[in-house]
Amino acid sequence: MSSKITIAIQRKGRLYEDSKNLLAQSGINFSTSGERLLARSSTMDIDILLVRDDDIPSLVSKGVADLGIVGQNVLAEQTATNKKITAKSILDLGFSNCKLAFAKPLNSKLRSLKNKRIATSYPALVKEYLKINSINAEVIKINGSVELTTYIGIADCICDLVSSGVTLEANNLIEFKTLMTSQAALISPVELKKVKQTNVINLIKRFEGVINAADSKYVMLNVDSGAVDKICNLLPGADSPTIIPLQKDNKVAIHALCKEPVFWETMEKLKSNGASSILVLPVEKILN
Ligand code: PRT
Ligand code: ZN
Repeated sequence: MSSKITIAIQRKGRLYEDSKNLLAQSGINFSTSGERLLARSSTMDIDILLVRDDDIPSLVSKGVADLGIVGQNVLAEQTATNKKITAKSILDLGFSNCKLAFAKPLNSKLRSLKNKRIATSYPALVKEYLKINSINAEVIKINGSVELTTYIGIADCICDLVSSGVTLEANNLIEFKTLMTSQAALISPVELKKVKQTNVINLIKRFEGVINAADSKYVMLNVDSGAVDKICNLLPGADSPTIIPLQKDNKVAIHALCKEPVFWETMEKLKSNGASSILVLPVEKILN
């Protein structure tokens, strides 16, 4: 068996661009043509399977793909539905954030889910939720346009994915409970094939490096040497800044990797505490 890795990503849809970007930033470039399911990376010994997101958990569980990128919502629903879906989430990827939430019509008097009709594309997760909370209710499985079901009178409320909330608003619906929050995740089979282990682990490290870098900034500033401690305490998520003496005025330069976002408010605070020439630079990759 070869040590080449196959990674399954969504062919088109909400996950595609971010998945492709993550691969590109990790050194995996590929081009797709027409309806082809398989692309070969031009930069690394990796195959990319381009499929519907719903097929990814099963392809990874069967070992057809060694890794996959899919929404946690899809993995959770399929795991709850089918014992053969054994793929596990191994890394949160930080994109395609959304929540699976219950919503009701704006004018509805609904106070609890008890004995209500709930339309959803996530019947297994909703049933699990109802069971855990000992609620008796009817779950109606709908594959698309869930938000129309209360309007046409076939459901009392819905349980659907929400990101900006615009769709709920446009359909006169209001959210009243979150069942789960979700984001894209890297998934792998329960057991990695031995010959592929090293390559898979190295690739996961690259993904981690890209994700960690996304929130990180490299900050450089100058300050009086007496104010170093105060300034370092203001730097968000900076482990151990580098302090470099400057040639004149008893000043030092502080260079720090900040692992949390650096907002304008933070920069203004640094300035009002004596920092000058504050530079905030993007970080492309981090390898720890
Ligand atoms: O064709 P294929 O089967 O591959 O794709 P798909 O149509 O099943 O999925 P796709 O591309 O729509 O979504 C892929 C994944 O993106 C989902 O499984 C989620 O993990 C994630 N995601 C993030 C979302 C949303 N945000 C989202 N807002 N998926 C769907 N929506 C829909 C939601 O169902 C509702 O209709 O967008 C609408 C609500 O959006 P807002 O912004 O108006 O709240
Ligand atoms: Zn799908």
